[in-house]
Amino acid sequence: MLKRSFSFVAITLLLSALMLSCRQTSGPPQSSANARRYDLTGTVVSVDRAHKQVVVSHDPIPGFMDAMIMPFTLYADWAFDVLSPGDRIHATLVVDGDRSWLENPLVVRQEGAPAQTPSRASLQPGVEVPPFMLTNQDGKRINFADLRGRAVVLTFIYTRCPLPDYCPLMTSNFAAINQRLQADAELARRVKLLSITVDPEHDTPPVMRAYAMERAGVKDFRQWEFLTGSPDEVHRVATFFGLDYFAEGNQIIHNLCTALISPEGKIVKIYHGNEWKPEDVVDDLRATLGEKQAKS
Ligand SMILES: [Cu+2]
Repeated sequence: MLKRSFSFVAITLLLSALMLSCRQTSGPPQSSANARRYDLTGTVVSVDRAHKQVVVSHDPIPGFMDAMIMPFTLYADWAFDVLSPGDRIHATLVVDGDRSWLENPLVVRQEGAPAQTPSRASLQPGVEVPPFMLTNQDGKRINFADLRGRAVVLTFIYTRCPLPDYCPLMTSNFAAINQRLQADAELARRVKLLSITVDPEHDTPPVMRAYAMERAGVKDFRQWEFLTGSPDEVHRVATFFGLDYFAEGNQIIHNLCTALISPEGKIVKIYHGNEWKPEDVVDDLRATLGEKQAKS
C-alpha cells in the first residue's frame, strides 16, 4: 500500500514537473488571425538549442509541401532537453506571413535511435587516433598510421546530402582550407585533408572521386582525399569521432564533426557543428605545426 502511494506521489510530482516545464516556454510571437496551422510529423535530424532550431525530415504536409528535410523554429525550450536526432516528432506547424514555427511538440523516442551525442571521452585533445583503415577515391587502402608526420584535418560527409548547411558546407569549407593551403606550399606539404563518407554503401570510391571533382573542384588528391570503406570500417572511425548517423530512406541522418589531428596522430581540436570557419582551422594548423617546429 505504502509503495503504491509512493509511486502515485512520484507520478504526480513528475506530471506537475512536466506541466511546469511545458508552461515555462518562451513563447513565440502571437500568431495573427491569418496564421495557418498544419500537422507535422517527422524524424529529428539535428537540434540547435542556441538558435531554437530543429531540423526535421518530415512527412508530406498535404496541401502545403512535400516531404523534405528542413529546419524549423521551435520556441518550447523544454523540448530541447529531450529532443535527440532520430526521435519522431509530432507538432503543429504555424505559418504566419513570413514567419513559421512549431507548436505543441510531442517527442517520441525511436527504438534503437542514437541518443543525444554525449561528450565522448575519446574526443579530448591529446588522445591518440587509432590506426583506422579506409579506402580512398582511387580504391587505394589508407592506414591512418601512415599519415603520421602531417597534420590531418578530417570531416564527415555523404555525397547525397541535401542540407546546404551540412555536408555541402563542410565540403565548401574544406575547399576554402585547401585553397589557402595551395597558396602556402610550405604549409600544404605538412597537411592532409580527409573527407570521410557516412554513406559507404552508396559512396563508393568512384562516387567519392566524382563528388570531389564536381563539388570541391579537387584535381590533385595528394592534398585532399575522399575516404570510404566497409560499413564496419566507417562505423569504427565515425563512432570514434562522435558521429551519430543512420539511414532514413535514401538519406543519412547525421551530426557533424571536424577534427584537427597532430603530426603525432593525436587529437588537437574538435570543431563541432557547422559554425567553424576555414580561416580558424588554417590558423590552428599554423599554430600546431609552428609549435612542433619550435620544439624540434
Ligand atoms: Cu549531410
